[in-house]
Amino acid sequence: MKHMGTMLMREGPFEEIVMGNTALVRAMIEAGTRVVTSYPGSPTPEIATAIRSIPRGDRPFYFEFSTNEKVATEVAFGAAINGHLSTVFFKSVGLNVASDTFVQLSYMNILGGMVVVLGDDPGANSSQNEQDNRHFAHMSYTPVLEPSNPLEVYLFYKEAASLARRYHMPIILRLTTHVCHAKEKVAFSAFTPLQPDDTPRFNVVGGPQIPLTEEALGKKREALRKLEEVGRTANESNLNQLVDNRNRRRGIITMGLPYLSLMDVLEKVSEKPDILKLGFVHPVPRKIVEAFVKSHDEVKILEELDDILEKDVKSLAYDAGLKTRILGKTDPETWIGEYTADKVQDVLNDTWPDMLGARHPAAVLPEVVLARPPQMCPGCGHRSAFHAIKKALSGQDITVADIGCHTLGYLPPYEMGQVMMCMGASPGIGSGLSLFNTSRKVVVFMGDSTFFHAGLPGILNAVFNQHPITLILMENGTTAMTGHQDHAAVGENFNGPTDKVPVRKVLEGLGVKHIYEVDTYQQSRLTERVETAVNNPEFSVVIARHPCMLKFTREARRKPGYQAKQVHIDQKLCNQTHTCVAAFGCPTFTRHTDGKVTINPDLCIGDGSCLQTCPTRAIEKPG
Ligand SMILES: Cc1ncc(C[n+]2csc(CCOP(=O)(O)OP(=O)(O)O)c2C)c(N)n1
Repeated sequence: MKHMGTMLMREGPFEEIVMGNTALVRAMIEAGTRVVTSYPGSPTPEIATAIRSIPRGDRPFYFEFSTNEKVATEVAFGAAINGHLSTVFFKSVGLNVASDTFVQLSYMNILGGMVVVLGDDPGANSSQNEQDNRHFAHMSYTPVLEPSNPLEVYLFYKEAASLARRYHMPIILRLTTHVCHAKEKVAFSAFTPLQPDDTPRFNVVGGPQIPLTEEALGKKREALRKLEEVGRTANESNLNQLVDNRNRRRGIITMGLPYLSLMDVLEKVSEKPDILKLGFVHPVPRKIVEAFVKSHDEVKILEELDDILEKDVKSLAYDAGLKTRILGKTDPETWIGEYTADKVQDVLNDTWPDMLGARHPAAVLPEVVLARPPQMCPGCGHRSAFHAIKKALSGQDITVADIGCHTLGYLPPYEMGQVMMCMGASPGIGSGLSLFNTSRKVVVFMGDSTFFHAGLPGILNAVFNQHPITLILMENGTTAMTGHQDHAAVGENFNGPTDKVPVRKVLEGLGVKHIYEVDTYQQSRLTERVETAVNNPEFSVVIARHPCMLKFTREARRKPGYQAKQVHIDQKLCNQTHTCVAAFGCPTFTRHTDGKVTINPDLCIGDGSCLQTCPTRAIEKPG
């Protein structure tokens, strides 16, 4: 880690094998970015990991994890209108949360320039949907640059920063999961640390930035003008590349990961189509695209997710009166999933069946590799919570999940969480479910990071509108799902210690009258508290607390004298009821074909939360 930080701050040029997310941080340093903000979400958290690897005193920019993506965008915007180049990054659905602020950015005169780095997630590898944020770019008149590998992440960020500065506007750098996580050798340039200029530059010259009524229309005009200027720049940019295979019959317009997959697929093809790889994907470089379309009989648009480029190219070709056949998306499957080489091969076979020759069989995993469902870690406090809460509820009760590690409670053996949408949605959904529903209790779950991120309005609404639901706040002291980032109740932020914002006091401040607090390892107590809470006719909250044990054990392991502990099974006492495996479900327990249960020493952390689950007390304390 320290090595990474030293490498990123090197002043001379160097080459290194890095992830897209790491290359981005070097680009920020070289570009002179002063303020960077974020809220964690895959595929972007490793950007913060790379930033953290630079010792705080050496970091050439300020970084913070804000409480959510909207606030992160506002902090970056505020810094940028004070003249500092800023960047905000977050995952695909983060833009939904940030959108109320984000859609205004292009209307504003952003003095220092602002780069919005989006981690889109084709394939929904770690997201609840597969949204294509190019739609937001169109809607908000914001240009988009899209790299396809770590080298391009580095180069494209620097270009985005330069455009943002030149035109005082937001520029989107659209990454996707593959691009963030791919690794390759990148040649970085030298960078000269500049003496930072901290003169406050925010002023109201040129009019206050208040987009209201007439003002809003003028600002929209200005946004459209800047977009057009960037479009002209796009036509001259070497971020767009032409691969001339001297094939005037067939051409392909593509970008990002589909381009890399295409190059793989075409390796053994004799009649290769010409390829136009776009770096500027919004606005499309009209002159270049028009010339490419015009010079081919057929042009295939190869793009992941939605048909956005296809629509752009078709409308442009129509306006220019071109006769070229433009081939876009066909069946719904072409809208779904990552454009890996297998996928691109299938898409091209459907487009031009004669081009690829024999279809290569898609890579099939051997049957011995079993699918592994996601699961909670050994010792996870959420497991103890679900085990205990299940005992307090009847099969008729309704449970609403939220987003985080605790979402996994929907899986067997707990099966708690029958509906889920997005961060912080559970109290609102639960409130709706409770209407005209007197016979079934509604219990909703939420994590502590989500509580601060988007949970508060739904909770306040339940108080204000008197919805008789129970919220179980799964407080594990971290943002576990995305890699243990701090949040307001932790007592630490990215840059050092802070005051803890106590969850209970926040709840009291919101007007919640019935609050119960339990450590989730005290399972019978938790069962009892949940029974009381759900029988309360008013809105109630159970704070089900236990530190994230993955984080806890990782930290404990680093301490001198740490000794790993494990529980044991007294085989004489075990009568093979299998509660530990079938109802508690800790992955540490292995049930053998003869019914015997043993402990997997590679997994057990010796937390002992399982002891109370065994009806014959066969699980022994870690020794
Ligand atoms: C709008 C949005 N931003 C970020 C994410 C990524 N993400 C998934 S769960 C989660 C928070 C998890 O923390 P917490 O609520 O404390 O639950 P835990 O994982 O600790 O159980 C985040 C940030 C997301 N899904 N949606």
